[in-house]
Amino acid sequence: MRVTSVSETGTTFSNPVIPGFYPDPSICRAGDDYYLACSSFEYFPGVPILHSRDLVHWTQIGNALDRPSQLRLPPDTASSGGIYAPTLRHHDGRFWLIVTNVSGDGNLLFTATDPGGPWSEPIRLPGVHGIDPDIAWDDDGTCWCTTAGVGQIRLDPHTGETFGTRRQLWSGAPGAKAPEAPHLYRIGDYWYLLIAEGGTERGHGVSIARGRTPTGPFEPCPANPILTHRGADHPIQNTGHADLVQGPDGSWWMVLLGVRPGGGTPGWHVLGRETYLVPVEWVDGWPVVGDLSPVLPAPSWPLQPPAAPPQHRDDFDAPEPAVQWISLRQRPAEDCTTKQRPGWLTLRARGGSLDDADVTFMGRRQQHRSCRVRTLVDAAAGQGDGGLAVRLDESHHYSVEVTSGQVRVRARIGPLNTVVASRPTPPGPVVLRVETTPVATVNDPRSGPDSVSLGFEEPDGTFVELASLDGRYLSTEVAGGFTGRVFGMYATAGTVHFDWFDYEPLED
Ligand code: 6LW
Repeated sequence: MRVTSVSETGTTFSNPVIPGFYPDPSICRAGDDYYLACSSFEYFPGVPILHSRDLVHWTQIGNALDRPSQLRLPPDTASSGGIYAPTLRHHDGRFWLIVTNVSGDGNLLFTATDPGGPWSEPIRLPGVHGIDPDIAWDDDGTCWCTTAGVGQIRLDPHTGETFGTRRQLWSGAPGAKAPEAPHLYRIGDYWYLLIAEGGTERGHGVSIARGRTPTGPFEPCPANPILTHRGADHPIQNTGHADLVQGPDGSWWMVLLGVRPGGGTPGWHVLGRETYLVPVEWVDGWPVVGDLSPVLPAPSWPLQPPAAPPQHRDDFDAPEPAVQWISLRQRPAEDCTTKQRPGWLTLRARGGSLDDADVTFMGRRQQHRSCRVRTLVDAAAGQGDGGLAVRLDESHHYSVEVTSGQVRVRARIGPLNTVVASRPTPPGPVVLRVETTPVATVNDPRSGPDSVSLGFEEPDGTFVELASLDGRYLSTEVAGGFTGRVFGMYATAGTVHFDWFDYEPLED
């Protein structure tokens, strides 16, 4: 079997197809529609669900875990704890989502008839051990759950009951670390077991094995890893954690995570792990992955950009927060509401600051390396303190905030916590601004990936920059973990009102 999947039309599409902190993609197809789920870690709501008709243009349509009963993240949930690596499947007229909450509830299964929600209450899976659970159904309806390691157990997906003991299936290449992210599929005459290995850093890769039954034995592909950028001079790094899907024309495609490091040595990535798309051909019963690049030839089918451009501005006129908004560990309606002051978002402080796990925060992912974020904040009306932050975790964030009659910029980098600059607050509500600018060309091996400019606008719109900070300190290579930058509004004392929030991509 040999299927060629890319057209010769001369048109192209851009990777990543889902920029920003959308890692560990899992994809499924239902008729003409494609759905994709990602990890969400310490953020609430969790597990973003995206929709596409063409695999290239994606729109977030919801978050599967948007009720506290589905997503319990205790206040002490560590950053990069919480929700890991989902698998999303369409089977028997329903959507199935299996995921791990590493901060308490373990492996959980959810179902929905509409992937945009609502999703069911969790079915607990006490007998499923290991992260990165996958579910697959045999022809006779038997359901197999495969987890990192790589091992497998039989599961009743309706009750969560498991049968027998976990069987070790495959460990990937001898000596390679972290065989994980398994996905099991029946394609043609074989069952294929796709995994990631080498760890989610520069050594990441994708490997595959095949067998005649879903339980093996599995024969590794002689060409493994079928995709890796380890050791390669390539703008996309850390490539791995993949899932396979068939396009509308019968061609095959892979979604996977990758990162875009910037700056000198060792390279810093600041947007988290992003979702990429790459074509796959089948040769002698093995998948051969095409070259993964920032720009690829468009698929052979007509592309279907969304009717409306992505909404980057929110005037807080809707009764509920839009799907892109995420908070930290919880989002009680009384702390985060558009109902108290119509047309404004009101944040009520719970006592914590950006340095704490339990802070009142509502933000969105940074999706472009160059972007400008602005929000109009009224702290005086609610006698509050709060502002606009760019955050990687509790120990790594920059912020511009209004507090005690001052606009001040604060930088938290590991154990260092400093007010970098401050000025008296102009009268009335004030526009706070954060802007990121990538380093243009890297001649210096020590240069960082970008600069982060923070300040406020005078009433006539003039930007007053209070600080321009090196972006490397808000990168995964410095902070560690699995997430990416998030821009957000927050309150640390009293009540703070935000009239609007505007995210403007400047390039990418
Ligand atoms: C996830 C693992 C991985 O569980 O990173 O890149 C972990 N792969 O499969 C967290 O996202």
